[in-house]
Amino acid sequence: MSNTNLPAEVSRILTGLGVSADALSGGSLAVTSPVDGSTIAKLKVISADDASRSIDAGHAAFLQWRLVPAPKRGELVRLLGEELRAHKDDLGRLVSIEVGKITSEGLGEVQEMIDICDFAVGLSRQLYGLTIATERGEHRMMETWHPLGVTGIISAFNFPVAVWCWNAALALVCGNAVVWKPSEKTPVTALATQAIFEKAVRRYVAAGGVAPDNLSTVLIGERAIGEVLVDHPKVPLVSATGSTVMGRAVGPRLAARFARAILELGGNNAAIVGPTADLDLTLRGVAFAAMGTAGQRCTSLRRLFVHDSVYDTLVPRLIKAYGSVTIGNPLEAGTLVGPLIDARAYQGMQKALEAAKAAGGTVHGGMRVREELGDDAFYVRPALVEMSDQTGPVKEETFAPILYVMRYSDFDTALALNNDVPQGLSSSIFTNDLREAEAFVSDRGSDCGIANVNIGPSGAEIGGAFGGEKETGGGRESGSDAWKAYMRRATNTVNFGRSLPLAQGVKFDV
Ligand code: UN1
Repeated sequence: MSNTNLPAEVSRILTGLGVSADALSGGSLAVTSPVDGSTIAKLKVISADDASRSIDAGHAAFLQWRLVPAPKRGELVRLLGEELRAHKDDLGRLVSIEVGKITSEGLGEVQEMIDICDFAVGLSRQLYGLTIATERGEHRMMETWHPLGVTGIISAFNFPVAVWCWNAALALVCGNAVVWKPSEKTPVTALATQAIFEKAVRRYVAAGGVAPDNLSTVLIGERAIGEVLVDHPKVPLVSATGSTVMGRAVGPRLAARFARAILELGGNNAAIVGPTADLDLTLRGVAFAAMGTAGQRCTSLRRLFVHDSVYDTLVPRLIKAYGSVTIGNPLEAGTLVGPLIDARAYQGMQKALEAAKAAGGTVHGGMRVREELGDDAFYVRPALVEMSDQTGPVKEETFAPILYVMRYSDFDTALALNNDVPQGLSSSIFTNDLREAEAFVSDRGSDCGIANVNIGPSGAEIGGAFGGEKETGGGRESGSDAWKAYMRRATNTVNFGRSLPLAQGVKFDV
């Protein structure tokens, strides 16, 4: 067992943020830490009726918030960023405890929150529309962007707080209220984040800012509560992160009521290693992307296509790295690979490895290790599986550290294999050949939402739009112009003359 008393530490952090100790016990939702399997909280769950009422209250908040000028809305998000800076260590630690991320990744997740707050503050003065040439004299045509309504956020366990912030920071500067259904595996970090948000609101109001109550709400509960959010008529946009199975349930329900969806679903991310690749750099890039976060990022590297000419140099080095990477308590310095989230993840991993063996794969690693850390703590040695073809489990996303490695001899074949899976989130190529690099990011190249050169597929910065194609769901969050999905666009034509010319030369003189 770990020496740390995790429940006590969780309670210290939460109460330090102003969450009452009562909120952490006596409820029916038991939350465990994958670090040692201990129960860290028992949270009360909200009823469907109360969830619905909370969403109504969020809508009432939206009606007020949309009237606050966008740069002043940005000021609240600026303060949120400041509060996150002040509480980075505590929140990062809590992420590590609740998800099992190593400390630098727990802190890195909070850094992503801070970064998107900074981005959103700048954006609050840049919600630009176009002025459009009109075919009529003494008319002006323009595009204006307006607040949309309550933004529903459904987040997954693996980025339990950053996903909220990518959505919430944009939604708030865009003039929306947010209602958040966190993963039932990681609701404690959601309570902490909400407490940090409330601190920012108090500072904002103390400085004279206008912020309605219920601008941000957390709904603690299971799937049924997520369904309330998805079906509520006062939620015009739901941003949902999770499995493709979840997306298949959420997407059609939103479509049925013509609500918008930002879906960020499964990935099955590949990298191609060309004959000219810098193999030292490739080794490090592959190791982080495939083993980092114990393979539990939606951007984790899962498929590796290695050119014949470098396979026998690179792959033995990779197998060695897989055999020696430090696995253990993610709270301890020096650990690189923490635990899987739960027993189910472990079973899913073993099932995929069995299927890979049945399909002729050679498996290196993949076994359970460090059992002394807890009966209900699932640590595994990351698995590298040499496959002759892209078949069976290689085409599926298994949320665990499994890297399928395949040989190729022809670039176009490798490119076709990169694209020949149902998912389309992230991808990369390691090469010093300009033609290969440019072809990979060109219109005949990778079909993913993210295509990188000489870095792995994971670890994206917030400045770019984040999301992917095909079964990944098509949504975009974070940077670039992703904000547009959180607003209502209007085209306005203003006649400042005294006549009424009709477009397209139509005559209608009554
Ligand atoms: C996820 O795993 O859901 O690009 C998101 C990355 C991170 C985000 C991952 N910035 O790996």
